[in-house]
Amino acid sequence: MVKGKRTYEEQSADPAAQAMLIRADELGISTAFSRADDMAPCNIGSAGMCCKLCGMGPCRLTKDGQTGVCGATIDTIQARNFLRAIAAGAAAHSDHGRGMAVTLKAVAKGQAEGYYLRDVAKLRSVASLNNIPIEGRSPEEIANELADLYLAQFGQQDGEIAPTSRANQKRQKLWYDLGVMPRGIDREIVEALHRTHIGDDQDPEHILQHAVRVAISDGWGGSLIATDITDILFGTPAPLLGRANLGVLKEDMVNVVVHGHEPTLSQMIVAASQDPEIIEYAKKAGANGINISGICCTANEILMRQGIPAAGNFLHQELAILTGSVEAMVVDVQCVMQALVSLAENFHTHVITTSPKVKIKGAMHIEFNEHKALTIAKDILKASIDNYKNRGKTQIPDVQEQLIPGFSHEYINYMLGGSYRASFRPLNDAIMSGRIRGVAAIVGCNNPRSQQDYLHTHVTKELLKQDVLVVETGCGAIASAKLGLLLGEAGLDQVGPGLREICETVGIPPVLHMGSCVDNSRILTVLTQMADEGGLGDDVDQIPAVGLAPEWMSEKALSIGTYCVASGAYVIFGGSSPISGMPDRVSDSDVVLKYISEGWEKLYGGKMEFISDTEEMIKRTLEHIDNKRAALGLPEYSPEKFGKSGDSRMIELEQLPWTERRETIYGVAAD
Ligand code: BF8
Repeated sequence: MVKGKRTYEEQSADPAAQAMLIRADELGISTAFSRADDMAPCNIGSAGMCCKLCGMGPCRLTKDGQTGVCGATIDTIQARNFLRAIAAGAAAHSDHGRGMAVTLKAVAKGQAEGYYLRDVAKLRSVASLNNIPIEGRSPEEIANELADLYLAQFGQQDGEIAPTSRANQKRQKLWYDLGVMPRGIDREIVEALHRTHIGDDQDPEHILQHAVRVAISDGWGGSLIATDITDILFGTPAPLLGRANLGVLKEDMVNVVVHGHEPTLSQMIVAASQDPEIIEYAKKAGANGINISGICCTANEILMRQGIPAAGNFLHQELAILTGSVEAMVVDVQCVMQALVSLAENFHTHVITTSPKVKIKGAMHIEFNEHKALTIAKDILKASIDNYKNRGKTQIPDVQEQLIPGFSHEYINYMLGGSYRASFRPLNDAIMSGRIRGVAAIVGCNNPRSQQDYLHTHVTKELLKQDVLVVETGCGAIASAKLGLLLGEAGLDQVGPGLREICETVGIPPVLHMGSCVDNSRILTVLTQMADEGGLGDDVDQIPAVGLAPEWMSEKALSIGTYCVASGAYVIFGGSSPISGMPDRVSDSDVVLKYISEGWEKLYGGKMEFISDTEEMIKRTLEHIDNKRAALGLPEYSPEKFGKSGDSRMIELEQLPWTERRETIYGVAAD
């Protein structure tokens, strides 16, 4: 073992990952885990104090008061770096949304092979929200107009982007008043690059104001558009049974792992894998069929709609190939490691790139487009099947967990009130009574610099004990899935008494899987509808809720965090801070850190903090929830008042003789 290398248990909390890390070492293969151990992060860049925006630098600032060649201060450099990261994150999400709108347009015109408008009810409801007439019109006509409207949001120059009308009125007015209402999605991202060019915007607070505008154009623009259209084309998720972890790979089948983000590709691969011609082709190759599984957000997209198993989250992409059982890893965009290609050379796996935007040297490229989607998906599967004969020795960890994903905001609304009384009222009431202390959204990535999945699952488990209802998306959701926290009954004995009563009454797991990273837009919708429902203030910033990204690593996570703050939420990032600045700086001079916390809180009611200590993260989450409860005049959290109803209590009572049971339940003394 290399000096300074972490143990396998320190690298990942997941036993399947640990087994594969042992195999990697035995085979002498590096992974993101070992590379993270071998390469310390640059301490100047990671603190946000390196400026490489022009050819006079890069300027590496190492002392308080020092400036770059142009005179830029640490604060300006940090703010610029932060804005650029947020713009890249917003661009990734929003370009995904644009791709979905282009596909919707092609489907409406009958030019997209294999796709159709699966959820016409959602199409009609989204069209109505956007004032598109629906009566007497065909779904295709409505979809065509909706696609045009959504596509126009990207190039729009003035006014406000249409989906922001779904934020509540008070919040929309605030965004106008503060000058952060996005005018057009592309416009804000382009302006971010312009403002951060040498010799442009130099006031850190002014730069960060634009960061907010860019981020809103992601959460209330590109991401929301992506979620809407994905539901329309592939169905609005509802709970179903799924499985997660490397144990979902099969010894006797052709394993195709889809990895990346855009569901246009993965959904079509799933559809093609069920084609009798393809199944027959696989059987002729000596396999028992084709086994599709997912990695990263693509996994979430097909897991919550079709129950296709998730092979894992971000740090599982290399580990899946290390099993030796993957015929093809089919990737599109975002979070795809370049290391996959050299890793795959040790096995028989084809890494197949499919997006016109993403090629990796050494990978097979089969370009995907929505006009010939089914044909291309079949070609990809045939190439994977042809590779089955080249499979060598395999080692698939026998580790997997079941889960119930699919909690779209529409389903949460329905499950709380039923078909005729769909409403967030019961959720608000449960928070107001104190049965549910508050809500936490735990989202975001894996980061090989921390123990894989530990921060996600530790924070989740601790908050559940404190009666905090948890909603999750992205790789965080898969982390909890692998631990068995996304099952109805599982772990309810570890959940606080009030939350347990609610879970048992409604029949939900204590952690709700709400989808992929673009589906953080669903969380915005839930929070807005909770505020509109009444009893928890009149805007999101008054709700006892916190957003956490304990293992974040991507620029998209920074954009998500910023639009959640702009929407009124307290957001905590774990791990390291990209704007930590000088280690010995006097706190008053940390302009950027202070501004995104105290400054943003004064403006938006939400704030952003980077907290590396896990226990501190949990403590501040609970403090924030309790402070918000107090500000609303809600009863203080007191768990001993609850837990006297629900399934487990009934099972306990059923053990008692009838007279005692009657006395306990009705307070009627025995005769
Ligand atoms: O968009 S959580 S590692 S997969 S960035 Fe990437 Fe992070 Fe995973 Fe999905 Ni989101």
